[in-house]
Amino acid sequence: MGFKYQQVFVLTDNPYLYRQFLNLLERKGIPRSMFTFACSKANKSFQETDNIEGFNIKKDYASLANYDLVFSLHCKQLFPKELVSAKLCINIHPGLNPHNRGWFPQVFSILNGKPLGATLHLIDEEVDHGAIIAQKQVSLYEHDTSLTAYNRVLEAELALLDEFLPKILEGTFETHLPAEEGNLNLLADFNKLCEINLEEQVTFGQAINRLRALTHGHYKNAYFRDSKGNKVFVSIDMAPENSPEAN
Ligand code: 0FX
Repeated sequence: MGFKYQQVFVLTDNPYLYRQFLNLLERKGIPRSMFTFACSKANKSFQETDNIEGFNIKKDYASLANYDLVFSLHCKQLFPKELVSAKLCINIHPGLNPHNRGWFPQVFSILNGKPLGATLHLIDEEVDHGAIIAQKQVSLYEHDTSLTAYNRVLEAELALLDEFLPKILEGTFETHLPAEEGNLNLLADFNKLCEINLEEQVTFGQAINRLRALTHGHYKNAYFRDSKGNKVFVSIDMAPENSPEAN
């Protein structure tokens, strides 16, 4: 492999993907020494568990002048326009752009039926918006919760990285623009979904969809307020017949 991009700065806030990324480098024989890894300054636990440095991309992007490529592996910071217009910046996103760009795509796909998957794309000034290098759609089932759908998306992201990281480093990838602008969900949209109004009239199907979209392992997402005004968190168990979960 002849690498066009030799010095790569990787910003990540996701320990699982970071560790899988390191495995991938080893498996593919890509020198670890080509990469510098950092996470957001607020992500203290990641800094401690993985001995990774905190980095503020908005304030300190000028210090990246010597890097050929900046890669976002679920970095929670927005890349400044001065950086993305001057340097090749690539993101891997847990959604199928341009559908449900932004926060927690599987939550919104469960609710609005838009397709779900993973996307490798160039970073431009807008969120999850730039030219697409590659995508992989995943299935969504009526028994999915946010967690089961998300795990499928993570697998798709790793499969994309496996196939396209070498091509990216070699500079042999192609891009195409998304066919439409799509839609964008913000953290505020997710937070609004979490608040359940017990007086709201919906069908059983809509109620189940709302709860499974907000059920994700240990996270306390959906809640209603009891008569004292305290939050009562709610999640749902989905066990399709003939699945291991149902037995
Ligand atoms: O790293 P990530 O999987 O992805 C998020 C955004 O969805 C993505 O668009 C952005 N590019 C990336 C930088 O940040 O997020 P996470 O590790 O915080 O959460 C993973 C899943 O966990 C999420 O899809 C839904 C679930 N979750 C997470 C939080 C923090 C919840 O259900 N509730 C929560 O409060």
